Amino acid sequence: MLTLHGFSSSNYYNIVKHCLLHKGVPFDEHLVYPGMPELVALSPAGKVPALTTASGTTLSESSVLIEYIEEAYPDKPLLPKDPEQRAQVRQVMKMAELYLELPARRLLPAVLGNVPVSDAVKKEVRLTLDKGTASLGQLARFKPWVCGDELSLADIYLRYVLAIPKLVGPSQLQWDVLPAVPGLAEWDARMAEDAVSKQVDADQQANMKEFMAYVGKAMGGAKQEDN
Ligand SMILES: N[C@@H](CCC(=O)N[C@@H](CS)C(=O)NCC(=O)O)C(=O)O
Repeated sequence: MLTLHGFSSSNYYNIVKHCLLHKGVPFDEHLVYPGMPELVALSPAGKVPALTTASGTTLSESSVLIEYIEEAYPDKPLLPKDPEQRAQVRQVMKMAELYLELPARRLLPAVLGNVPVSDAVKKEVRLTLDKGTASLGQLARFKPWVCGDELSLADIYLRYVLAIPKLVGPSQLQWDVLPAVPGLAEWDARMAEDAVSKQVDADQQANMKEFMAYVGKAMGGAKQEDN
């Protein structure tokens, strides 16, 4: 049996969880938050998620985990057979991570912990996000899925990557990611209708209060150490 390590409010955790649920691969969930020493033993960079395979190897980095799952559990494939089409799926995933998730993540402390962020940082983030939405506008087909008529890893990855720009955009940048790309809002609503998305979202909601309490405690501790 596989074990997925992390917590249900994590968008990266949910990418991997969605793939496992979509494919019907049985797995256990082990609740662990960033900053807990046991996480570093599982994930060298201390990041959520990590995955322990059926033979006991533990791996980390969400994109590595979903590629592993795709190769080890090929039923209900989430990558096309054609190498060029596979590369196109990976291209969307990479661009979504680099130009949408990671820049938006820089504004998370402002939203989660009220930590002030300078206008210069906001401007830099917004420029990168504009690159991300322009790239997605060029690459995404939404017919009806991101890369065409088959649901792929790009759909699952993009859904959870978008959680961060969706969260920080309105309050920090007075900007909304969904209308920035034609067809994105409709695709996002279509994804949300999926039974797996509903289960992942429900688990996320159920974990949110505990996660926020953990973040509050961790930040309070950090502030005390600063003093
Ligand atoms: N590149 C990593 C990023 C994972 C990541 O940033 N996870 C967050 C939770 S959503 C985390 O563990 N943050 C704690 C930290 O950065 O120390 C992946 O794709 O798995």
